[in-house]
Amino acid sequence: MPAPASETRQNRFDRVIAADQRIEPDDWMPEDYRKNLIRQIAQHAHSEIIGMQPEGNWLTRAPSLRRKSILLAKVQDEAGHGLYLYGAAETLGITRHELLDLLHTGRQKYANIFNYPTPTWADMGAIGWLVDGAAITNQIPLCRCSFGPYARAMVRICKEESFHQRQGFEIMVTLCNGTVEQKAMAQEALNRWWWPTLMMFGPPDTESAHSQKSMQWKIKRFTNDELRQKFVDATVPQADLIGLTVPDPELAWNDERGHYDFGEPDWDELRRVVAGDGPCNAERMATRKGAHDDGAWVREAAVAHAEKVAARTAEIAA
Ligand code: FAQ
Repeated sequence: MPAPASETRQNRFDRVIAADQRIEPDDWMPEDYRKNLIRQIAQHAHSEIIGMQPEGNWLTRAPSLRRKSILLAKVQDEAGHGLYLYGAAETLGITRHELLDLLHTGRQKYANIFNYPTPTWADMGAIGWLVDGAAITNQIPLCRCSFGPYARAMVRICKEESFHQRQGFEIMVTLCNGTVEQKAMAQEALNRWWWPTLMMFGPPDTESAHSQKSMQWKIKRFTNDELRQKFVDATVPQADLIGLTVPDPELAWNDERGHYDFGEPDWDELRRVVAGDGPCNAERMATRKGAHDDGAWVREAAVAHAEKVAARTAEIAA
């Protein structure tokens, strides 16, 4: 779409958003848009790398070599997602070092869901099925986000999350077709993960601080409640199929709405967990900071190598 000669920067930004085109890093953007994107992408990136921990817990105890190699690949994928997302955030003028510092000092957060423990193997199934299922529901619309680098990162991430969701569901199917104890373990995991997963979509729309602006800027394409509903509608028939019961006495198909009605998550619990008072918050942060400190020598070696290559290249050019 050709730009009128006298167009202001703000007008151009508004026109690109209205036309469903992409804002790229070199384009002018309102400061609030930039800050809001850094906030969301950073929280997303932090969630991916902290999200490696609950499943990392089972790498040494997976029930077979096949399960172990699949889980290892999945956890590595989550690290890769973190890297794409930190890369996308960096195009907005903040460094990875600053972003990690914000996480390590508690000034930026990560998804509530990774503050819950994984005591049984069925938790690996429940995370893949429910947590990755929720992540896909939330992230497919982000492939159409107005900020180019975030939208493009999401395309590959969604393909991988889709594979993760299926491997989690397959673990649940296997357990449900197994012994009475295995099926009970799958049901018990569903009972623990159901409500925290519904909270992943954020507070209800009436309390969501950022949704209105993010929808207007086409960063978010659906509200928190709309996405939660999509997830419930897609997941309940899957639970039915494998003979598991969703732990919600208010869950019922509503013919008139064409959707499931469901109970209200405990929003106080979400607030507490995000504020740092969940079952595993302290452990997750201690592990993350420990890994960062242990990796200092790798970062130093990479910088030394890059400086050496740059000096050699300059020498050759001179
Ligand atoms: N947990 O105004 P809203 C994954 C905060 S990746 C913690 O509604 P917004 C892959 C929110 O930040 C999972 N905090 O916020 C995987 C804000 O606080 P702030 C992560 C939450 O941004 C799978 C405040 O509450 N995915 O699972 C949560 O419009 C398996 C007010 O909320 C993404 O990050 C929460 N659940 O909507 C890895 C997707 N909800 O920032 C390993 C991208 C809200 O002002 C294994 N993000 N808050 O301090 C989004 O789509 C949005 O940011 C929402 C929240 C929908 C999460």
